[in-house]
Amino acid sequence: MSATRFSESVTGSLSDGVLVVTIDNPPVNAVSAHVRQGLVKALDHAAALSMVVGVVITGAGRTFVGGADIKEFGKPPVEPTLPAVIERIEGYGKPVVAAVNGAALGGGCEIALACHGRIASDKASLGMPEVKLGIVPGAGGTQRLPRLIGTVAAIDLIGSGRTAKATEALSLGLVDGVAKDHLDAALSLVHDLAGEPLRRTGMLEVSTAEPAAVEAAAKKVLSKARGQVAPTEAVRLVKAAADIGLKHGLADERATFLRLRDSAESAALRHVFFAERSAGKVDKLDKVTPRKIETVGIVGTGLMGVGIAVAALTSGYRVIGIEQTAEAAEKGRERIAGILDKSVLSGRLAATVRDECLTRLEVTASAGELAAADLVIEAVFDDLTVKTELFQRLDSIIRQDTILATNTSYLNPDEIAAATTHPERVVGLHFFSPANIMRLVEVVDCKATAPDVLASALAFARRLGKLPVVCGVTEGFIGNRIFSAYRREAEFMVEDGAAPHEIDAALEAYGFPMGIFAVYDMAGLEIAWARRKRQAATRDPQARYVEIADRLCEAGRFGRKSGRGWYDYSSGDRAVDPEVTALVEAARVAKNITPRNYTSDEIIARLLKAMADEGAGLLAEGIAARSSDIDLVMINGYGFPAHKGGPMFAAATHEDARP
Ligand code: 3H9
Repeated sequence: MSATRFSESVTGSLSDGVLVVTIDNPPVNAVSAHVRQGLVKALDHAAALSMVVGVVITGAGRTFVGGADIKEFGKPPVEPTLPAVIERIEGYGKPVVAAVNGAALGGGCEIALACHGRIASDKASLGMPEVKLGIVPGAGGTQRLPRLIGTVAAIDLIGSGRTAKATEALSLGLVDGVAKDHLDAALSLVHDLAGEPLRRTGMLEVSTAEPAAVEAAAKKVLSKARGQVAPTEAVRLVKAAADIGLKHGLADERATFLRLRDSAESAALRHVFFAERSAGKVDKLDKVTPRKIETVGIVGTGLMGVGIAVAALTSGYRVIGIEQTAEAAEKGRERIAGILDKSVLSGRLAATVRDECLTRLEVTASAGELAAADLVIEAVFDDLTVKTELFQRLDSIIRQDTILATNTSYLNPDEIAAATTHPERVVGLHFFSPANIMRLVEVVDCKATAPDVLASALAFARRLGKLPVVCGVTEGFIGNRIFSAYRREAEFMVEDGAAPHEIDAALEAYGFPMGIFAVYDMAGLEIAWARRKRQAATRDPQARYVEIADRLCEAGRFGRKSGRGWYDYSSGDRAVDPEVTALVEAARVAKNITPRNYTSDEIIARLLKAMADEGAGLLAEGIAARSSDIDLVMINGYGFPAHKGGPMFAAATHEDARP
């Protein structure tokens, strides 16, 4: 085998008369300019050699090709463009086969689509996640995929941005074969295709699809789009592939791609993409090795404890749940098994995996079992005395090297840690409910937390498939501090003249799944009321305080479960209630406030500014390491629309947000 270098990231070796072209552009083999240039040179080389019967394209490492190089977006274009490279592959005179060794995403999937055959390894996955970056595929994906797998399946894949594993790709017709030795299989396929008329994806007819099925697929995808442009455009382009020729389809796709690439939506989603990759990176942990965690103890099997247990079990950990009595332990075990059963029913978990998870689960009233745990997470009632007493008790049960994590939402974890003999092994793991579903975990770096304890907590959260964000100690951590500022500002605006339903409508139009007052009603108003009453004595009398929520509670309006809160639910739907309107008006009169009108834009601007100001405070206090961490917390824990980039990003780019 002789190796030829075509560019800094593309090499080729001859094998059995086939040029095997390898893309090696770490970390994810993105199609940077030198990859595109190398591919063209490789194709030129193989075309010039009569002894070469065809070409195999593959990727080095775990990825085939992770897509276009997102870091090149916004920079001046460098020839050749990806569509030009792809056109060259599709029109090539000799067979070109993709040996898909790992993830073939976006532009990577488009390269595979343009090849004359595709063989996937069993570790491969294929998809076009462009809509998650606020764009549509820009190198023929929307036009070639429906030609290969049909309009309905293409709408599902491109519109949702999800990836298909090798076996699904095979059943969809997206690949021609799955093989353990994908390179060997790809070489054979080249030989099979040599001398035969080549199947060029772009030349295929889109098979006729049932209009109702197309509409249903489009509706399903768009119902989750929440005001985003990219999924709508992606669906439009895929549908059009059946009606207009390849040339027009590609031109439309390219124009749409370029327009969306420069959109605010795409800038925001790219910000989120890179924010996720930098979250949880902590400079001081560079050379720190996390401790090994295999067995996780969870104290308390209420809603939170059970969710954490399910997440840990499905990620391969052994779990020891602790309850106060044998009956409570049995109930806890049933709840955990019940959630796993539901996942099996919905198709998210294989029955065999559930059974295997249950063999790793023990729920007991005997706290001594925690001696086997490498990490113990408390998920008991959020009360300082309860938690400190528990931690003191755990101190004498668990091993010296066991990590202790508190799941408190509002208490000071430093105070909980101070009650133990080894505060350096205490860390906060603030999960969001339901913990088996929600991705966000605030990892609280307490005053005394040892670096390897923090590193272990981060590694644990990552293995759960969560998005960990590191946070210092402050009341409510990052999320609840920003949320409080947001809530306070919304209530100020109600007092100043905006109706609760106007604020909710503005938020929902902006992309929140639910406005803040509707969220209150869903969560119930009484817990916050009780907290306000507790805090009344220590509240700064000079600080502005809105009493409307107190009046609602005094009138027995505790939200959805009592049928009335900020809204009325007696008809089943949420409706504006004249009684609340009157109550709000009375509150304004009592404070001599002349109400003014707010536009939706002003509402959003004021809320964004309140959140961003609080975020600036968190950064100044060193509670959050970077402003993009704050964005991720609000997107993944509080419903802030990802396509707006998070409150810090949005406030900086929203003109009216500045006073
Ligand atoms: C596209 O293709 C448009 C075309 O249709 C049209 C073009 C004309 N570019 O995620 P990881 C970096 S749009 C540049 O932790 P993993 C990432 O920032 C693209 N950089 O690895 C990180 O950097 P750092 C469509 C990229 O193993 C490092 O690689 N494609 C890109 O967990 C490791 O990333 C996508 O949307 C990129 N495309 O997962 C796929 N991708 O070390 C996006 C990653 O400095 N990528 N980086 O923090 C992914 O989904 C995952 O990275 C992947 C690997 C599954 C590939």
